[in-house]
Amino acid sequence: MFNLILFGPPGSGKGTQSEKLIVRYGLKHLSTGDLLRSEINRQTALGLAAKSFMDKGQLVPDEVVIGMISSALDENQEVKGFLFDGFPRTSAQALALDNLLELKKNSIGVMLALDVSEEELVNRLVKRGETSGRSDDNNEQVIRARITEYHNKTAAVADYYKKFNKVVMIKGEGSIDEIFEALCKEIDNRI
Ligand code: B4P
Repeated sequence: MFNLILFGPPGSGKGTQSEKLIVRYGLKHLSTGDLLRSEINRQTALGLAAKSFMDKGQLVPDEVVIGMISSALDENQEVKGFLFDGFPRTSAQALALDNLLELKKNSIGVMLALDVSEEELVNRLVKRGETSGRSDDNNEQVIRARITEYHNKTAAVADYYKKFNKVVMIKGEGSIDEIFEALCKEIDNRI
């Protein structure tokens, strides 16, 4: 089994690249953002609780997302590997993920971290907000709050995986295809 984390700040292209990577490598895509938005659309209790955090640009509490990922791992026992997109986003989530994978005699193969300047992130998300209908994209203040959450809580997750020599930085600016090829090169070196 090959497990990959696609890492980076909001708007760095994790979702965009994940769609292409799962096609090429046949991995199971687990996006906590998509899972949370699906809960919101179905108006579940979890979704309603998550929405209040997401609308403010804040991270959803760890226990909620860890529970969602734990269920998703149990429901997908027979896959070739997982592509984690937008998870883990805190050190507690990283520790929980390692423990969950260890119980299944598995681990993370590599973390590919997309590097994009803050102004480019804001430009991309404001532009997406014009069409996405996502309430966390259509307000620049909320977008900047998400980037602050990233610096305060999420950036440290890369330091955690650096201790195990598992992090590779990838330039996240340029064409979508160029970035995709750079990601594939790193994956091909490891599988
Ligand atoms: P996510 O759904 O994970 O989304 P994201 O970080 O906003 O975007 P992503 O990096 O995937 O960017 P994308 O490819 O779409 O998170 C949303 C919220 O959910 C969080 O703020 C948080 O509240 C909550 N949440 C999710 N996971 C959580 C967790 N683990 N713990 C707690 N809370 C959690 O790209 C963005 C835009 O850029 C798109 O419009 C795209 O077309 C464009 N783009 C992509 N690549 C480009 C390129 N190379 N050049 C130009 N534009 C590009």
